[in-house]
Formats: sequence, structure tokens, C-alpha cells
Amino acid sequence: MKRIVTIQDISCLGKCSLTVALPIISAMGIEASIIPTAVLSAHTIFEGHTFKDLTDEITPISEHWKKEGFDFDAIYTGYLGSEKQIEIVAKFFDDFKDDGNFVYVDPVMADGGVLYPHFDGGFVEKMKWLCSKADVISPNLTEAAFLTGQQYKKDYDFEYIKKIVYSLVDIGAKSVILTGIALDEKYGILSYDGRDFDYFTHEKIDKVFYGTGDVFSSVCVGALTQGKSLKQAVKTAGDFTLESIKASVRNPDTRYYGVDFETVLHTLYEK
Ligand code: PXL
Repeated sequence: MKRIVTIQDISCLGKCSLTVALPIISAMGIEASIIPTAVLSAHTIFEGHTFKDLTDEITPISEHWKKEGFDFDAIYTGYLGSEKQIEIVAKFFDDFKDDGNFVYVDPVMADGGVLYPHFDGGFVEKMKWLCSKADVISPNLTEAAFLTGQQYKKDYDFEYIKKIVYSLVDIGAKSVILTGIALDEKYGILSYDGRDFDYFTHEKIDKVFYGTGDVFSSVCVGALTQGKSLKQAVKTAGDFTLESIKASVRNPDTRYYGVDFETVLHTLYEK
């Protein structure tokens, strides 16, 4: 059985990070090993959330795994809580990356033009450094602007988007997936596999949901682990995320609580 290790937080409520990655990766018929980086009462958009940092647990866990000789088909990181945590995760890459697996970094840190709470310019620089070590990165447009030092724009054209992707490639990742593009009344994802561009579009739904990036990345890593090409993986993940959003539009709670991906999870299993 293929095995992915995913390194991100447990937000006890507010579907995102590990509570999304675990069921999705499992539904795709892949074993999910986890390293929780922090335990929060709810994700950080909820005011008053608790935050128990678990940075000190990461090295002992990985030392144990090294001793046992565990290995992984993919290493997938999402929300990381601090610069120090990023350094430790980079060491994990050094220990577990080999010729037969790949590293997927979702540089979770911002959306809608602003950084999430707790993050600053120093964190952005460290995340950029982590991205340079990845095989695949999947920033949204805001994260891409922070990573490349470009101004975040609400109005742009395809040339601007392509330029951003080239700047992301310059950081060092082999493949880039740029999510959250809104152009010509459609949502789009531009991916570049080191040779070719692919622009995947889907219908625009005018409602903001949290946790959709985590849904997308979890499916995408799963599909790549199953051996799909970057283009196929982006389509599988994009379609699934759209179906999850559609399933959530009528639920008034979902804006903060994440999307109702559970209602369409069986479609991943069937694939
Ligand atoms: O969905 C991204 C995410 C993951 N984890 C935590 C978050 C967020 C976004 O705000 O706060 C803790």
C-alpha cells in the first residue's frame, strides 16, 4: 500500500488541515501517516482559538521512524506554525526524501491579500526557503504574491499570472500549482510541470469557503501518489473541490466550518 506522511496542525473544529487530509487520503486507498504540528481548538480565523505548539515532538517522532526504517511515497506539508517548525520540517525532508518519493509543500499562510494571524515577513521568507526544497508547491494567488515579493492584485490578466508562475519556479520547486485565479467569470488553476503549462478552469461560485485549499492539496497529493500526471492530479483535485463547494453552498454554517467534502468523499473512492 502506498503511504503519505502529512505534516500539519489538528484544528479540533473547523474542517481543515489534518481533519481534511486524513479522510481524503484514506478514501483514495492510500495510508496516511501524520505528524501533528499543533493542536488548536479551531482554526485561526476563529477568534479566541487555543494553540498548543507541538514542535518539540517532531524530531523525536522522526528519529523513531528513522530507527524503524519507515519510508513514504510522498511527504506533504500544510499549515506550519512557526519559523522554527519550518526548519525542523526541512530536516525531515533531508531524512526522508529519496529518489522514489516526492515532497509537496502547500505554503499555507495567507488569503484574500493578507497573511493569516501569527505570520509575518520572517515567516514568509522561511516558507519561501522550504518551497525551494519541494518537488511541488501549491500556493494560492495571495501566497504566491508574498513568496515572489509581487504586489497582490485583484485585477489582472493571464500574462500577470504566468509571470507569477515563472517567479515561483525561480524559487526552486520543480512543479508549481497556482490556485485561486479568478479570470473571465471563471475560477482557474494554472500548473507548470517544468515543461508545460496547463490551465484548468471551472465555474465561479461567489462565496468564500475556508479549508478548500487543504481539500485541493490532499486530493492532489493523493492523485500524484497514485501515479497521475500533474495535469490529471490538478483536474481530479479541482473537480473534487468544486463538488465539495457545491455541496456546501446551501449550508449557512460552512463559511467558517469548511466545506462538506464528506458528502462527495465516495467519488474519490470510486475513482
Ligand atoms: O486551511 C488552512 C489553515 C490550516 N490550519 C490552520 C488555519 C488555516 C487557515 O486559516 O488557521 C490552523
